[in-house]
Amino acid sequence: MRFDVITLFPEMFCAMESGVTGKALQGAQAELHLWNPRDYTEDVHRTVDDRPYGGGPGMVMKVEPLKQALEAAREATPKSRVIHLTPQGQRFDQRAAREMAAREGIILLAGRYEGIDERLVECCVDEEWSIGDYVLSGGELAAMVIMDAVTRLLPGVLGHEESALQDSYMNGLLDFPQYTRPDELQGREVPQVLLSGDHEAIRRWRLKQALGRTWIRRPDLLEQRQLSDEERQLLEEFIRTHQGASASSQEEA
Ligand code: 9D3
Repeated sequence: MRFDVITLFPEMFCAMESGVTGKALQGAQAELHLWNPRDYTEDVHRTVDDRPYGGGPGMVMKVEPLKQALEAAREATPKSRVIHLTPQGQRFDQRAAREMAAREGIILLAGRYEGIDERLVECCVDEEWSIGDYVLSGGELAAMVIMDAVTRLLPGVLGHEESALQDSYMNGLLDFPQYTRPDELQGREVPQVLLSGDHEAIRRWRLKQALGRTWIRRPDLLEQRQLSDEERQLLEEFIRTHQGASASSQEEA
């Protein structure tokens, strides 16, 4: 897969050279190409911002250098759609990551300042995406978040084991809790079932924990998901013991 990124801050993408994303990039399952609008300026000051029509605080990305950089990227990779990272975009999620991972490439346009001229969106942008409801300083971190989530899904990036995990656990539930040595930590013991060696009991306990945590922390995820008979039963058990536990802890208090 090929990522082309339009950015005024190409140095920020050095962070992509390490970890899973770095391995995938090095393994040539993915390529990263950077396009800096500053390289397409023609004035002595290499100006990349401009004043907003209508006035007000802040600047807008200057049209000509951005348009030239975008056209150069599109010429290099004509099949890739142009993705504008913006707070006004659709919320990026795992489904979007899976869908993007099936493409040959994407052009990620990272804005700076107050954003880009709307006519560039109209003529040159195919999709607009946001990574969540908080304010970033620009689109670069959003582009890196998307590249990381997408790269992990490329064939051969994760081992067999890990990709199977990804398939079974990105199934609309939160993760079950993890434990490692020692078996007692500051008076707190590892749940006995995990030491039992009974793989079927462990599977059921973990599924129950995943369902219970999702029910408590992210009920919205459960509403979007059908439960199997086994899952419904395990969640009922979890809720019963949870209510028992919270009642007795209230009695104690
Ligand atoms: C919505 C805030 N805007 C009010 C005038 C100003 C503004 C804030 C942040 C304009 C641009 C930006 C830069 N943000 C991004 O480029 C961005 C972003 C984000 O801030 N949050 C989540 N996802 C993304 S994707 C690109």
